[in-house]
Amino acid sequence: MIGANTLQEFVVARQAEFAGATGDLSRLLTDIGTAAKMVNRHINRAGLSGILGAQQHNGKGSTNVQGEAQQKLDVYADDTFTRVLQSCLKVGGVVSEEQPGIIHVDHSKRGQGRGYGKYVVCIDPLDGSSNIDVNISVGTIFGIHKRRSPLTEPATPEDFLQPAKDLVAAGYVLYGSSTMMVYSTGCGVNGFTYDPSIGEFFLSHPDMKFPEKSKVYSMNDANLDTAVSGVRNYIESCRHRGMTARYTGALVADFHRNLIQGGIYLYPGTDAKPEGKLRMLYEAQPLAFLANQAGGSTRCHNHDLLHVQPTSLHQRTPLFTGHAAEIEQLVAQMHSAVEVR
Ligand code: AHM
Ligand code: MG
Repeated sequence: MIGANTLQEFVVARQAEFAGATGDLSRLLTDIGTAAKMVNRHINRAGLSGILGAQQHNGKGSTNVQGEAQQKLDVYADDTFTRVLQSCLKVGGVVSEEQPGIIHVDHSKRGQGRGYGKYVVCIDPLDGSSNIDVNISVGTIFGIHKRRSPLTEPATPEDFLQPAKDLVAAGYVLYGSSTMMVYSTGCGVNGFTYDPSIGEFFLSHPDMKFPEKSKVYSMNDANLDTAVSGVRNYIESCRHRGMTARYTGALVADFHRNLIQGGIYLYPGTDAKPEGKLRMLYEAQPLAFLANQAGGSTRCHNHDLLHVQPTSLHQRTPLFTGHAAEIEQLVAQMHSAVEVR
């Protein structure tokens, strides 16, 4: 891979490894990288440019499709990613955490070619946005499916409602102490760090794998008492094995740390929220795809999340993701808890 140092060079070099590749997916991935640079620039200026705080609508705090309060940067990131994706000829539709339905992309209406693109994108434009006002890491998460419906027609919900194992690519951007884009097209996971002085992402973390030894568990401790059976015992076992707790409240940041240092992320179903909090299409599925490529695995309750058939665009799911051996231990605790009951 000599010379393939920037995100764009790397994506194009990797494309040559797939027989019959057309370059369409490469174009889409580099467009996502471009949108990430725009959002990164805005986030870095947030404290100076009056864009912190809640989005207002008709004098009230604005909410998204989930009824959650929107920050100004949520709206900016959503506008930026959806605008860039809609101008990419390879995209036929987008589902965003911030918008209720499918955003259809008809390129013929713009005089930009024929009909609808062959990929659909599920995106959480700014994950962990409650961290923004306190200057802690946030992220973007995306998953890309190939459409199943005819390209002469608008994208259908079935184009988006595919199992994670059928994703053609997935990734995230972490806006942290440095900004990174991490993605996979199903041949390993690679991470790129943004150099703001040059304006490019450079390959910095080739072939990322969870370390064999897990050091960290990431879970909101406030949910421990009401979490689904087995989780409490599993966390106890983590403590006995000398693991430590780290939780930022931004899924991308917690997943990324665990991928580099070794660990497991848990957002279980609870008594109050049996389906957990996180969204299947644009949070759980892309991370499950990446975890699988990095030697990890992902569960939602009793199932391998990679194989779960989603049923609605904004559905929630419990999420347990990390090194495969840790997930096995968690599953064993969950099974024995069920037997005891
Ligand atoms: P968001 O998409 O509205 O930002 O919510 C998702 C975030 C995740 O990034 C994070 O892991 C989780 O919600 C934190 O939730 P909690 O505050 O309940 O622990
Ligand atoms: Mg989110």
